[in-house]
Amino acid sequence: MTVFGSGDLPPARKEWRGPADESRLIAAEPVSLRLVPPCESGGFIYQFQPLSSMRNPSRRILIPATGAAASRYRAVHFFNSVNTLPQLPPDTGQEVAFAGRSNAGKSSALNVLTGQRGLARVGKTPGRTQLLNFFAVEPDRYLVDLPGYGYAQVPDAIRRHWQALLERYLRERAALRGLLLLMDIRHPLTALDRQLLDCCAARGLPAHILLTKADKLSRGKALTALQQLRRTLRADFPPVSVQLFSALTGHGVDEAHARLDLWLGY
Ligand SMILES: Nc1nc2c(ncn2[C@@H]2O[C@H](COP(=O)(O)OP(=O)(O)OP(=O)(O)O)[C@@H](O)[C@H]2O)c(=O)[nH]1
Ligand SMILES: [Mg+2]
Repeated sequence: MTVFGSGDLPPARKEWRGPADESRLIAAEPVSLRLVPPCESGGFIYQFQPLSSMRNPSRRILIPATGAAASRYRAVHFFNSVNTLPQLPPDTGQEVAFAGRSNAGKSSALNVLTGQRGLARVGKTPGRTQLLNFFAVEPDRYLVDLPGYGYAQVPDAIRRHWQALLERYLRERAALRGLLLLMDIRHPLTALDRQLLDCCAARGLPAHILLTKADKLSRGKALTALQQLRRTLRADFPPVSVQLFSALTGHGVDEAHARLDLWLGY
């Protein structure tokens, strides 16, 4: 696999554990390269970033896993943005919505799952996603990036509008096959997350939690957080599943792809 351009790779040499015979890394500028754990599909995720981007995370580049799911989701493209119910695409297909608190990492997850850094808008300021953004995997199959909830700075009128839009979308949308609920691993299962899971339970909508920003904790602490949440879910929301996820390292991408495949009927 040829990754990129040519040049000086001191940090990459230390960390490069890919199949040297198949791989050639050429860089226009010095890069740091990291191999994220092998994927179930047999592919590898290489995290690869110019050293100049270390202080500027928005310039990070993730080369996603190979495999059927990875190439399927790499073809995802923007379809439309919806601010009122009549703008929704026809309710005939299959779709998965990405929900969660503002700043939980929904747009970042969408980008890493599709291997497209700039597909959904990521922001340092919460409240970045303000519409229901539809991304097409193929005609009639969508991933939907929802506005985040729980962000105090949003004016009341706008918040009420989103709430009403989201509630009706979640309650009535027949094409909606599952909800990916994203939670920052350091602040899991807030009152609003619980309300959303109640809403899923009320209509029998499957939900799967991505505990995002897992890279912010040590491996041991991340696993403890995962087990604790599993225990709580078993008691309060038994059908809901959960996994670790990091948009920064690509951790959990394969497991999340498998979930999308299941709900989208692949
Ligand atoms: N370290 C780390 N940072 C992350 C991760 N995912 C997201 N972020 C950062 O968290 C911030 C918010 O990410 P977004 O993807 O915009 O979050 P969002 O849930 O879409 O936010 P809204 O659109 O405001 O609801 C950005 O600064 C991201 O770079 C992750 O897995 N690890
Ligand atoms: Mg967003």
